[in-house]
Amino acid sequence: MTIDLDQRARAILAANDRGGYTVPTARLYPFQWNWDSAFCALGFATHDIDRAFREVETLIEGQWDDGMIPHIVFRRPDPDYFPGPEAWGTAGRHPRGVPTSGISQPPVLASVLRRLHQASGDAARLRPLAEACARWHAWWQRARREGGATVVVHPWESGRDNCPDWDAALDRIAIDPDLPAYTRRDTSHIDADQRPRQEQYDRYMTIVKRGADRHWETDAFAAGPFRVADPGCHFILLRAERDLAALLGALGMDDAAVRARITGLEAGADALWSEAAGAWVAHDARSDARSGAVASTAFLAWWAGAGTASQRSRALETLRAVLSSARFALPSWDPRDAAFDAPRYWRGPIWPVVNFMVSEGLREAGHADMAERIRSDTATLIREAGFMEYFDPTSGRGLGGGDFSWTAAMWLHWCGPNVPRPRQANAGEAGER
Ligand code: 9WN
Repeated sequence: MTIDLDQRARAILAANDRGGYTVPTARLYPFQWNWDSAFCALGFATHDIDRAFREVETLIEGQWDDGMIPHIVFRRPDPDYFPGPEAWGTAGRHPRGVPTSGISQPPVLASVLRRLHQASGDAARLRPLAEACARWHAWWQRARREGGATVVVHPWESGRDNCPDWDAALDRIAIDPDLPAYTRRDTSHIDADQRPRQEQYDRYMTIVKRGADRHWETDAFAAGPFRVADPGCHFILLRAERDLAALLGALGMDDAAVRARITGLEAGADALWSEAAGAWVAHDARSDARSGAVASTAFLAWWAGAGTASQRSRALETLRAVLSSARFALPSWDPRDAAFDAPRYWRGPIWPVVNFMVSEGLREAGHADMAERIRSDTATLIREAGFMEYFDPTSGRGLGGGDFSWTAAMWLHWCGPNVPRPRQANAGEAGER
């Protein structure tokens, strides 16, 4: 049974392979997505290290001159997804004309590269990838920093599209009256109650149109209507900078700039802390309003090695309360909050890639029991509901797209029963990495 699921996971990655890059799932997402590809590489690395490298090499082919690695690389035309390259209007931005979107996605790539280095020791192949990451991280600092915290300029940039974290900032955006008529494709593949609502989609497209009208210039975005500090991207970036510094050191490359950025990100995490919520929450840089409730990405603080000892012990209590209010770990939004919506995408459902990072961070920090609860719940969900895109935390039902690449990758790399387990010790806080 177990062996069959390992085979099934490898077969999903193979079936979603479009020749050097992997689509997240057939039809619903027919292009190359940024953080999906990074996680897929971890899945491939368990059985085909060369293919793992290819995945991330093709991803960085999308990198712009300013260092940004876009959230989608549109490898070949496909009518199954909206918005495609025409709506993004990024022509002229990529140095070799590769069609891409105009925003980025959570920068998990350097953390993946460090694992590829541990798995292969292939310094020659890693050097250009590490350089690309260093340029990308410098772009995050230049283009996406506000009061020390990492901001996103579109909900899609956070990777957590319709999370309540973005509701207030989105509500303030007036839908552009000149928005061209469009047909959503997602709701023709998936039940509408598992996807973002239409009024949010119109605002997503209003931000895209604004970017396209301004040729995706960074400064134009700095003045844009949506600019929200995101604990998810902040913590993922901080961890990625630590992994990049370690990787550069191992490759004999200069890591001074990375170390300086790490200090800034460590300090910046404080801007996201909310005493009222007992965790790190999103913060609208335009209105100064803070999100009142907690998303699962708050608990990436351990993955990032962020926060003071007292913040972390308070956040641990918050995490315990979240875990005890859901049947399965870890809901993407706190079930105790009114905005919780069990089947609707990032407003409640469980996402295996977030579980992976949260659980690994907790394990590294010595919280073995919680780490294991999150890991074993993820394995149970996949075993019982299949390799789905996301899962209802109240019922365990599998939702969204099926045969999903990053779910398969997480099974192979992290939560499947045949993954070698590091020795677990419940040692309490193990301190900084
Ligand atoms: C927009 C591909 C992507 C993930 C995101 C997830 C979803 C896209 C969409 O799918 O976003 O980027 O159209 O809904 O929210 O995290 O990378 O799997």
